[in-house]
Amino acid sequence: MLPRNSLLARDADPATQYFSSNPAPKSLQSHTTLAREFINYHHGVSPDRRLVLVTSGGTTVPLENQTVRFIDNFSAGTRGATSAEYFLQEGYAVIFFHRQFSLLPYSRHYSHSTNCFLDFMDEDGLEGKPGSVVVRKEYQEKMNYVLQQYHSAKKNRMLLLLPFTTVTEYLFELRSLATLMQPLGNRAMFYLAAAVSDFFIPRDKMEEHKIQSSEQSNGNITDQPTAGKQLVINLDPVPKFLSTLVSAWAPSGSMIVSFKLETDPDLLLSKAQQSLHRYHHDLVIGNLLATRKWEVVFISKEGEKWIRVPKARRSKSFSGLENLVGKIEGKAEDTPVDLDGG
Ligand code: 9Z3
Repeated sequence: MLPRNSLLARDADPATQYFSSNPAPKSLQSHTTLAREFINYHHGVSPDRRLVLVTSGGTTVPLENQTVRFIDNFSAGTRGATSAEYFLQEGYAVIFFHRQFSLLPYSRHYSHSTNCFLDFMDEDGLEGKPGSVVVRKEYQEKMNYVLQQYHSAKKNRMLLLLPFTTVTEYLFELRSLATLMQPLGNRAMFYLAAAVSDFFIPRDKMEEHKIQSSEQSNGNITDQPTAGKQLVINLDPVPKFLSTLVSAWAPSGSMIVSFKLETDPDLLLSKAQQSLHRYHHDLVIGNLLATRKWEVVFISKEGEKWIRVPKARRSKSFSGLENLVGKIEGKAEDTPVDLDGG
């Protein structure tokens, strides 16, 4: 006979089953405590205070429990980190739930590998003597602006940074954060820009130790060279968490914005529309991998709306399509604002 909890898990919906058959991440408790304090503070601070959960960056899929190897994806967290800045500018408190070491609001301007912070610095020592480190003249104005925004967000406790790495961490923490946001009702928003894996290896099918590339005999690795041992990986589908987020975890009246990423232009519209019809949330922002920095499509009950950076601005713009938040709020001009400017 099956133990009682596996009977329950078998009959439950895929999301419930997922949470009962995969262990909760170690960080869940401490992150929940931080998020509860942050949400309670902003819930009490003013009846107008709105709070957004921004998810950003890619989830990993570990191949071993003691993880040496994992499946990853391309997302650097540009969309999420940039949008978080615009939400802060609009007066939202922001929980920035991001892939560990991906781009962060404000520091993203100076931390990318093509934007190394050291290139913005100089030292003013004379005649070979060490002096003070200073920001180079040509970058002073912009850095001052970014620094002021960063200090203001910190001083006013407007930004909470919470990292995730694996898809399991992401799902457990998303459930917990959404549930904690319940008291906020229609002052809560979800902006799901993270690139979340559709497949994973359940805990009970995962190798404990590093997968070996050579044959083992009696627990020891043989010294015989092996002729190309194949590694076949079997992945299970990740449950459609957006459905459960909309129907159960998120407060009723909250606004839910999801992103749909495709690579095939012929699929983008239909997949984004399908997502909206299936989950009944507020907005799906569709984008293609190749053109995501200057072209997105908004799919909502009102229909379809393309937002494009004009062609003339595309070549010199690193991330031209920055102010999606203004578009959602209905405030941004038609030409998106580009804080990077190059
Ligand atoms: C997105 O589509 C984001 O816009 C990007 C941003 C990941 C393309 P970067 O971080 O890229 O700026 O480099 N996110 C996709 C979100 C996602 O995985 N959506 C699921 C799906 O497409 C549904 S929630 O099935």
